[in-house]
Amino acid sequence: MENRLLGLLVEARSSIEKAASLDELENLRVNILGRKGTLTSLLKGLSDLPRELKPVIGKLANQIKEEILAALEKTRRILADVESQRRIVEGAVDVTLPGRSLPTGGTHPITRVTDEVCAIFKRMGFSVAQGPEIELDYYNFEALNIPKDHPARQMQDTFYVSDDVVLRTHTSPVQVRVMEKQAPPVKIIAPGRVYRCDSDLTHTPMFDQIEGLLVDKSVTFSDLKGVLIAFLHAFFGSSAEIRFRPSYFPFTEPSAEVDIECVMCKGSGCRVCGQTGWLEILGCGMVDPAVYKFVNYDPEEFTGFAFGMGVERLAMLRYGIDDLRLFFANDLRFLRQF
Ligand code: 2NM
Repeated sequence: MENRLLGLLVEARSSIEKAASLDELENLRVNILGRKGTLTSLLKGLSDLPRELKPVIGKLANQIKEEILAALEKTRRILADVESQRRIVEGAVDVTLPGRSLPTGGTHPITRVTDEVCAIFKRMGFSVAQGPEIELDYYNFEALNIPKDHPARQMQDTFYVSDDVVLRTHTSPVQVRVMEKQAPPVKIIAPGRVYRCDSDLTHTPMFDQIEGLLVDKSVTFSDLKGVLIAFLHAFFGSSAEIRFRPSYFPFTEPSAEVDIECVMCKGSGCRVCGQTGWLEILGCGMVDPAVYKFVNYDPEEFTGFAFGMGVERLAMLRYGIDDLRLFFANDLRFLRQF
């Protein structure tokens, strides 16, 4: 019995020293000292010993158990140290790694184009004016020389809020409000959202417009041409051909529409320009004296020009976008490109 106990101690010490992990060490503890462990089984034979040997062997067995516990504790400390060292090394913060960057928002292409157009006109001395999107019929139509029976007022074109209140169908009412409050010279642009009861592949019920107005003494159609050509060359590049065609608006006389050489095919004809080589880009004209009556400007003393353009169309041409709906879908795969 004594020899077997000593043999067990030698064997236990040796395997405890060789343990490579805390898990392995715990297995050893259970295999030696556990309920079915080697030492425990040996001690079961204690009761069969002669009376006088029992205290001697019992004492030895307790010493051996203490020695094994001490060996287990010694190795446990070593392995725990190694383990915590490994965790520190593995989990350490690598200060040389680049930080995680936060996703940044971008500017919507419509806003970008609006900002760019405004910047060009600001350089020419225009200031930016704004006004309400829910507008009185008076400012949206009446004061712009669009009488009650004019086709532009029809229900199918205009969102009516009530008999005399509409969602503005253009930003011209902003210019009327400015003229009403301020005597010439006036030199403003009015960017903003406008609403028309229209929805198909090339029309949305809400879209963005930029209009401009310049009223002063001796303003002529040549000034209009100079300002608009300067703007178009700044926006599309100075090599682009530009042409003016006679047109009609109730609030300007004479009126014109401005075409630019197709930015896609450089004038040779393609799908975008309908094989004409030209793109219609804005409407303009000399402000009709009828409009001045509503804002108490003297048409004998002052003349002026006005113009208007659609921002979605400018953005499509600038960025080569062929589907209007992309501006309103809020698809991040589209928006991230700007
Ligand atoms: C256009 C075309 C031509 C225009 C006229 C006015 C106002 F208020 F002065 F009469 N504002 N905007 C105008 C003129 C707008 O858009 C195609």
